[in-house]
Amino acid sequence: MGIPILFQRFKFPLCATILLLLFCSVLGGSNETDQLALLEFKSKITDDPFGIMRSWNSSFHFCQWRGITCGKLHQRVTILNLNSQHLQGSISPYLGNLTFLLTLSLNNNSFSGEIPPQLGNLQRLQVLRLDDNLLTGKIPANISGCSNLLSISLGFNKLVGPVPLEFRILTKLREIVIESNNLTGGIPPFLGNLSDLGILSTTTNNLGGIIPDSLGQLSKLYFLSMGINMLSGTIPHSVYNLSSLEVFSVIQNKLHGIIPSDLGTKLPSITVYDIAYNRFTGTIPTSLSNASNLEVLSIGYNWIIGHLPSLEKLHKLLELRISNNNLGTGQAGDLDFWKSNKTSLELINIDSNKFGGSLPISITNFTSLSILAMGNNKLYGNIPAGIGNLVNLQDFIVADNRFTGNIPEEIGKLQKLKRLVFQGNKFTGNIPSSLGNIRHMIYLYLNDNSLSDSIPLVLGKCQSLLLLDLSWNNLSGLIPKEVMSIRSLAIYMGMSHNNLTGSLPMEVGTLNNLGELDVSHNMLSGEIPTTLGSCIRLESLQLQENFFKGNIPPALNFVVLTKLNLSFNNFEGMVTENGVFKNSSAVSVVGNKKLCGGIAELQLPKCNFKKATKSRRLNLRMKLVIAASVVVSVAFVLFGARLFFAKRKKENSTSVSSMNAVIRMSYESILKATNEFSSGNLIGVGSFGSVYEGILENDEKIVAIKVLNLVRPGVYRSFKADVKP
Ligand SMILES: *[C@@H]1O[C@H](CO)[C@@H](O)[C@H](O)[C@H]1NC(C)=O
Ligand SMILES: *[C@@H]1O[C@H](CO)[C@@H](O)[C@H](O)[C@H]1NC(C)=O
Ligand SMILES: *[C@@H]1O[C@H](CO)[C@@H](O)[C@H](O)[C@H]1NC(C)=O
Ligand SMILES: *[C@@H]1O[C@H](CO)[C@@H](O)[C@H](O)[C@H]1NC(C)=O
Ligand SMILES: *[C@@H]1O[C@H](CO)[C@@H](O)[C@H](O)[C@H]1NC(C)=O
Ligand SMILES: *[C@@H]1O[C@H](CO)[C@@H](O)[C@H](O)[C@H]1NC(C)=O
Ligand SMILES: *[C@@H]1O[C@H](CO)[C@@H](O)[C@H](O)[C@H]1NC(C)=O
Ligand SMILES: *[C@@H]1O[C@H](CO)[C@@H](O)[C@H](O)[C@H]1NC(C)=O
Ligand SMILES: *[C@@H]1O[C@H](CO)[C@@H](O)[C@H](O)[C@H]1NC(C)=O
Ligand SMILES: *[C@@H]1O[C@H](CO)[C@@H](O)[C@H](O)[C@H]1NC(C)=O
Ligand SMILES: *[C@@H]1O[C@H](CO)[C@@H](O)[C@H](O)[C@H]1NC(C)=O
Ligand SMILES: *[C@H]1O[C@@H](CO)[C@H](O)[C@@H](O)[C@@H]1NC(C)=O
Repeated sequence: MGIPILFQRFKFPLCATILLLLFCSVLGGSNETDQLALLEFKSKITDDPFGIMRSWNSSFHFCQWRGITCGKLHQRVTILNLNSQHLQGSISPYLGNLTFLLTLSLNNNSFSGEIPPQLGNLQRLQVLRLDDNLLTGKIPANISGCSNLLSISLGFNKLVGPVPLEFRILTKLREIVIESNNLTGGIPPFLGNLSDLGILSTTTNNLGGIIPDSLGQLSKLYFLSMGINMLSGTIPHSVYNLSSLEVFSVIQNKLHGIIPSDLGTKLPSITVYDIAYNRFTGTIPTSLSNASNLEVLSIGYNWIIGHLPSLEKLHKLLELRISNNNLGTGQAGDLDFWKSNKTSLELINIDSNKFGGSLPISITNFTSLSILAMGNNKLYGNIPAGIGNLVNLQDFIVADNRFTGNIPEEIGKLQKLKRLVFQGNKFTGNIPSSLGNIRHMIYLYLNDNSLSDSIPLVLGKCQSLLLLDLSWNNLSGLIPKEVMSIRSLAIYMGMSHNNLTGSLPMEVGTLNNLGELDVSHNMLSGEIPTTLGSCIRLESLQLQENFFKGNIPPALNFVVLTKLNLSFNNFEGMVTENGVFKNSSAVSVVGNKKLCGGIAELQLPKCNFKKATKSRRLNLRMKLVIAASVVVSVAFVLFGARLFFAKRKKENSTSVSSMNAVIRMSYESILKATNEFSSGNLIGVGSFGSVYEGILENDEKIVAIKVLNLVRPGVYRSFKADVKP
């Protein structure tokens, strides 16, 4: 959650200040001191990509330098504002000599080092913004010398240590923003004495301790954010006395207790109430219905039970975040809170509760929703066709409920959908082909339902998908090649536990970003396409419990597989000892009766090469080494090779005369010659690659083809040795 820094709340009495400066000018050094201080500041800047400091030169008076404002009636610096300039370097202690400074804004740069304690000399300073830098060390206690300070922003740095106790004298402070550092030492109780404080943001530190009771004295406090701080104990009741409070967040601490029953009446101005990720118990008070300014209710990840009160009067409500509690009864009527015209809601997250009942038809009126998450409840019934009205929906999550019926075709109207999570229900019927209209979809989970019929090929139009899960349904028919060529798929494609038939489309080779492919437990048949070698990011491949046959394509050695399951198919031929096959715990090949070889742990029978003699003969007759190199995309590039000819007459002779002919041939003809690198043609596996026997199509010559594994160091030397005449 972003914490707005609301400076516009303050209006400085400028005229009064200027008059005051006139009278005081005798006291605070001179214009020369200011110039020196600025030059010293400049000298500590080590990088200035926008060249902003170039204007700080002697051709102009320092009052005209970029980022400098001087007082109108004297030539002294009153504002130094160089925010968002990508400046690097340290903050010069000389800045402490700019005695007339009112505002120092160096926020959103890359200043490093410590905050110079000399800044504490800036007695007139009202606004100190050093947020969003790389500052280290402690907050200097000397800053308490800036006795006119109204606003201090040190957030998003790397500060450590406590909020100095000395700050208790900064009684004019209206704003303290120290979020996103690594501060410790608790939330100091003296803050309760800074009676003008309107904003206190300590989010994302390591403060620890309890929320001091004294904060309840801050009658002007309207923004109080103390999330992610290891706070424990309860929220003091005094805090609920802060009738001006608009934003209250204690997200992600270790707080406990209940939400007070009079919340809605005690905090009439509350717009953001965020106690998520704590240990709160009890119920949501019905008085909440009276908190008519509420925009965000965030109480997720607690132990809250009971009903959600009516939202009828919460006309401004935008976000309802109540996930991961124990809300609801599991019975019909649990979603009655919905029967309102709160159609401005943009986010509803009721995930992981005990809500029962069916979706109220009124949901179709909530056209502003962009996130609707209802997963892991006890909801049942149909998804109404009118859901197509929710045209702003980006996340639609109903996972792990008991929804039945068809997924309405109207879902295709939800053009902005990015995540559709329908897994773990009892949806029947087919996968609506209208899903193909949703071009921006990134995650599509339809797994664990009872969807039937074939996979619509228009799903292939969802070319933004990173993940597609259709597993555990009753899908039948072929896997459409259009779906097997959704190039964007990077995380997972799951179709396991269906009744899919036919072969694995060769288009699988287009999935060269995919990490995990699971088509196990189907009725798929045929050979594995060699194009699978193009899936170079594939880490897990599950083909088990199908009717695949043929050899294991050697291309599988060149992908980064760490998990491969081929079990219970009809694979045959030799299992290599390379790549994933080196590790028995990563590979499963059981239930393939015709496989042989491999490492001992796979417990396959030894290969019985009938072709051994033939390969010896090969050596005598001719030797052709064609070195094919496998580049990442498994484009086998043929470099050419030297051809040695044995005279046919001298069949048994070892003397061979060479003929330096270089054969160029296409990858396709090599594929044909080697039976698609079938393991039946494999005649040897060496450290640099595998050697295949092949018969060239045109002239029926027997050749040996070596496939080099380019990942191996020294492979290029091996290649050169092979092709030497
Ligand atoms: C400083 O002030 C003196 C006297 O007012 C003036 O003569 C001089 O030019 C000023 N110098 C700068 C750098 O402003
Ligand atoms: C001095 O600054 C001005 C802008 O204030 C700039 O135009 C000029 O080029 C600068 N001179 C040098 C020598 O950098
Ligand atoms: C920070 O500075 C960068 C670079 O000038 C700018 O693009 C960005 O919007 C700034 N961010 C904030 C929060 O001001
Ligand atoms: C810090 O404050 C103390 C006491 O107010 C003072 O003695 C000391 O000089 C100050 N240090 C700096 C660097 O301004
Ligand atoms: C914060 O400080 C604690 C010790 O006080 C240290 O263990 C932790 O790593 C620090 N965290 C960060 C993000 O620097
Ligand atoms: C707050 O101010 C009162 C009155 O000045 C004082 O008695 C009390 O000790 C202060 N509390 C803290 C925590 O500083
Ligand atoms: C809340 O405020 C009322 C009136 O200002 C006061 O009487 C009461 O003591 C306060 N309650 C707490 C717990 O601070
Ligand atoms: C809501 O406010 C009205 C009027 O202020 C009051 O009568 C009613 O009791 C309040 N409802 C709840 C539930 O606190
Ligand atoms: C919502 O319903 C209330 C009464 O229940 C009505 O006063 C209000 O005008 C309605 N708002 C809209 C936007 O229809
Ligand atoms: C949807 O809103 C319209 C207009 O406010 C209303 O007439 C209609 O009854 C609502 N439909 C449902 C199902 O709540
Ligand atoms: C799978 O499909 C085949 C052929 O279409 C059919 O005979 C068989 O009953 C189906 N099995 C299941 C479990 O649906
Ligand atoms: C003010 O800054 C200090 C450093 O913090 C210097 O040591 C002083 O010399 C300087 N004073 C003047 C008058 O420039």
